[in-house]
Amino acid sequence: MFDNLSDKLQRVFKNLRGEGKLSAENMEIALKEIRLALLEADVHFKVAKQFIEAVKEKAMGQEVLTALSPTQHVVKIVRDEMVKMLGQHQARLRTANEPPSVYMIVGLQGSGKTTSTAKLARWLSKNGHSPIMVSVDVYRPAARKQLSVLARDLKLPIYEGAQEETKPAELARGARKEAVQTGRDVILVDTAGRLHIDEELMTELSELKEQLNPVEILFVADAMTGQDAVKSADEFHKRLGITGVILTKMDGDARGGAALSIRAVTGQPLKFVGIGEKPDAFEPFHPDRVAQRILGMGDMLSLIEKVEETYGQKEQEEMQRKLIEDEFTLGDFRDQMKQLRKLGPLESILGMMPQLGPLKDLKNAKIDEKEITRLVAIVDSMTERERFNHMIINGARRRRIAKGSGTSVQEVNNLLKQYAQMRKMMKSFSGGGFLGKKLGKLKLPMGFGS
Ligand SMILES: Nc1nc2c(ncn2[C@@H]2O[C@H](COP(=O)(O)OP(=O)(O)OP(=O)(O)O)[C@@H](O)[C@H]2O)c(=O)[nH]1
Ligand SMILES: [Mg+2]
Repeated sequence: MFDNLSDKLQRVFKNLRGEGKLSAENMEIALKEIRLALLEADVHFKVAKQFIEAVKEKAMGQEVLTALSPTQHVVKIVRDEMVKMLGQHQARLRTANEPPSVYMIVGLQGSGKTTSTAKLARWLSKNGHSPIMVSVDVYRPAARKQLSVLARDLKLPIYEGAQEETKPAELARGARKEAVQTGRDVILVDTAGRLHIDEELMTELSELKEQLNPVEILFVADAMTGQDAVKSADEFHKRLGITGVILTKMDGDARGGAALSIRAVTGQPLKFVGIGEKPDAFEPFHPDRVAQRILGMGDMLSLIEKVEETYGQKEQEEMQRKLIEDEFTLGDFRDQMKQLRKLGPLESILGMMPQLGPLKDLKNAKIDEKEITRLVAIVDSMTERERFNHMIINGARRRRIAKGSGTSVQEVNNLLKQYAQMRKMMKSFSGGGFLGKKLGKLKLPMGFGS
């Protein structure tokens, strides 16, 4: 359902990449395009505005990962903000201190409450719980029957109530009693829907809430209704205090804006999504996975993750400072090389960046791990002073270093040349991409490019 948005965002990033260097102007254009793409996907305008502001602020800020190219850096910021907009972490269901935990399922007519109740019961029983369902939709006999049929098909317990139990409160009481007697830890209460939010419905739901003391009030929202779903979620929250949202019909061709703005507007997390009519078409909502799906750039995102894992933020800041203040020593050079090795085989990293211009020719390059080892050995054979100030490394010192590292003077010379080159490059691209531009233009000791 995010196809359109995904296509548009990817085009924005592709254009950015084509620009080579990031400027304030092309960044401005990109942000405008991202905003438009969000609005076209039916994201709430306030949410889109906030999103763009946050991305802008971060992009202009100082937190630059030198291991990423400027465009990759922007992608990272957009990804981070998107995950944040979607709720950051997976929101898990709460449980009561003393079982059974009561979950009320509420929402407008036809949004998918009954279906979701059965789906959730199935999911819970597959995840270590023993739920019991009850329908308190007393207005339509068919509604209770619907849940009974679902329960029977899924072989899941349901409290069907006695003949004389005709009020929601009575049914709920009966269900609790049965849950306690049979040792169920969750009671799922499927409630009646209305076409619109009205006083009668809200009063009934409030009374039920009072009586049942639920730990979760899950609002079921139909993704196909777009902004209306967001609006009613917000109203339900104000009137009843919902604790989470189940977004159904995500398999439809809606534009996805509801999913993207419900959290930001209501402040309540999406907990599950319905992605079809079948009982198993239901899954917990993972902000990071959804953001990934929207951005679509699986390969680039996993590279970014890898770089984030490898480079601590502290180290990054320190490296950044050194570059700016011209303190990038041979020791740092060695550390960078070691980091590069930690990233894994260079081939796989190159493979993740199919469209990276300067690196294209290097795709078939052989990576010589031994070369990195040799380079590290050379730097290790230097004295602390030499590493700190490469200018003092004269002929005699070069011979000593070559001997100490089991290499030749020629190799030591090469390394010093590469280091000087790298310093120059890094300075001119300060804040730019170590793995991007620099790697592309530098002759690194990896057996390629020469
Ligand atoms: N495609 C799709 N259809 C769904 C999904 N969830 C529910 N439906 C369908 O939506 C319709 C309404 O679902 P119900 O569960 O009966 O909705 P409800 O909120 O209980 O409706 P009322 O009880 O009348 O208020 C049914 O035809 C379901 O099969 C979903 O995730 N995807
Ligand atoms: Mg129903």
